[in-house]
Amino acid sequence: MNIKKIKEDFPILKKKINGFELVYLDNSATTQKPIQVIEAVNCYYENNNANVHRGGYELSRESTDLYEEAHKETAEFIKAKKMEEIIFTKNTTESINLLSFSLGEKLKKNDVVLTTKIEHHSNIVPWQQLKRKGIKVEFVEVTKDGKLNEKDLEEKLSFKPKIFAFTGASNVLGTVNDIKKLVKQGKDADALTIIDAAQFVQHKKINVKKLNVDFIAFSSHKMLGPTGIGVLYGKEELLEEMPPFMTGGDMISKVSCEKSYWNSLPWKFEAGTPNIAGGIGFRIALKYLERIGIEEIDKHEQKLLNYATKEMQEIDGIEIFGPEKNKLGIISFNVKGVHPHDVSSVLDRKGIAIRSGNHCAQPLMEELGIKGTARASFYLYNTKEDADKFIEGIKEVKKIFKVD
Ligand code: C6P
Repeated sequence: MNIKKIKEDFPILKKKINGFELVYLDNSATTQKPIQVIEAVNCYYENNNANVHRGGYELSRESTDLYEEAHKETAEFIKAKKMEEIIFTKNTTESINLLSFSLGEKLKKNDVVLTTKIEHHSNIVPWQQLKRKGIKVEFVEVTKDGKLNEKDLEEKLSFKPKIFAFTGASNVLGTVNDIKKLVKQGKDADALTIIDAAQFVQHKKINVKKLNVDFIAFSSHKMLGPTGIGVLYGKEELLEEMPPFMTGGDMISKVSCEKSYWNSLPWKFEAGTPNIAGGIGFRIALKYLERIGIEEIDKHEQKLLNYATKEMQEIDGIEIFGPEKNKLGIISFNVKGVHPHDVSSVLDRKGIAIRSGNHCAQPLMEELGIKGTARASFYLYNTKEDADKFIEGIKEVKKIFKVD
């Protein structure tokens, strides 16, 4: 992997922030975009822009073909059976809302949905909405170092949940879950299995067919693609049975004043004019990731993670949260006596972007007994120099706040 060359593909990384070269370490929130993706979106608007699935004219056919190609590329990326199983949404949040609405239609009072305490709010709040129907939402406990509590998981699965929805990896701690094992455990309990893959697919290879998972959700913007485009993968036979989430134009085959009939998959779940340019840009982002190789990217992140973690452990008064092994290139930490927002403000003065706060995971924060953390997250364009600047920045925080 030639990082120097990769870095050149990202125009924003040349930007100066407060007089310093940008060091972007908030990749779990969103990633930067390579020039290839930016140009693909521009090129679409300059050359192919028309609405999809509508016009009997050349430009609309071009637009439709490009948009459908994006579904095909996504299917290949996650090894789905066919593009009919790929629904484009706005983001992971919308994908999970779709599931909670459409699967929720079939649930009955006292049915159980099982999720975990390590989840992002996106995989908690949509399920809580089903409480209006009398559905129970249960949570698998986490251990002190941020892993799922296996004993508790077994016990909660014995409640025979109808749905088991869990994250592939924690956005706060970087904990990578054993998705193969979790899917199998869910299946053995006769639950539908859902993976929130928003922090997974850009770092770890996934093969949904082999995994036999029922649904996964993820976002383009966390994997070099545009914002406003997300994915819901679902097994064809399940999607066929589910009622649509949003209704209106494009998702129907026939409408009369009395009744409407649904379009075929995946369009049944894509109501209205979709984010065509976003989908087209996303396809190029996937191609970019495939060219570099997800495994190579993961190896690179692991090197940075190990290096930065070691350096941080040398500094007194730093608490790092999460497991020691099996984690993404995410370091969630606190500097003793300094608020996480102050840590990120000091780093920002040097052009270093990290996130601070509860990271949309308040139940996890409660379990850890903290209000928030500072979080640095690496991706393919980050370098050892970035890690060094980040470490220097933390030392500076300690000096400014006079903490030992
Ligand atoms: N986490 C973070 O800084 P959306 O916003 O819908 O694209 O993704 C939501 C989401 C769902 N699941 C997980 C595991 C996530 O990490 C996220 C987004 C960002 O950690 C923004 S809060």
